[in-house]
Amino acid sequence: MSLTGKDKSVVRSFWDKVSPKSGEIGAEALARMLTVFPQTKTYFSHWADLSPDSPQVKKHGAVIMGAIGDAVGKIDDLVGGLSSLSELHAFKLRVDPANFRMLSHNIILVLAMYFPGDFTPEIHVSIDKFLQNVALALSEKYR
Ligand code: HNI
Repeated sequence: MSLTGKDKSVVRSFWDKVSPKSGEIGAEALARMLTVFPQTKTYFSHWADLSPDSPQVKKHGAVIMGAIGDAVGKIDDLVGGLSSLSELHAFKLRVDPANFRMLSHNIILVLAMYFPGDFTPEIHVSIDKFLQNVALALSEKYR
């Protein structure tokens, strides 16, 4: 489902609001993914601590959200913009792309928790489409 011009402008302006809290939101989303979908922990088994308070989880959550913020800047060409990240997840990290949905779900949830007043159905649908397109772009190199 491709992003309309309206979706893109909704995502850009919501992200302006979100980005100062991006690190914290990413940490919470990653920690929740690991708790709610424990099968995702297998990819991070080289880390000493996978609890929500783990410094590695917090730090990596911030890295992931930073990459999503970058993707907002590349919203007109997500497949091209995310190709090296797709290659990394496909061939080096070997992350099953089904897991991208698990993370997206938690990101949406945490965005709604942090911005309950702003998270209208209209914003929800555009952010959801954006995250689906990010997941699709990250899955591109698997074929
Ligand atoms: Ni992901 C590393 C971005 C989903 C498992 N991941 C990264 C890095 C970025 C990143 C950026 C750091 C790359 C580097 O070091 O050059 N990951 C993203 C984004 C999404 C995503 C934008 C989805 C929206 N990653 C996932 C999912 C899993 C995942 C769903 C597994 C369930 N990622 C990893 C692992 C690493 C990783 C594992 C390496 C971590 C480490 O430091 O050892």
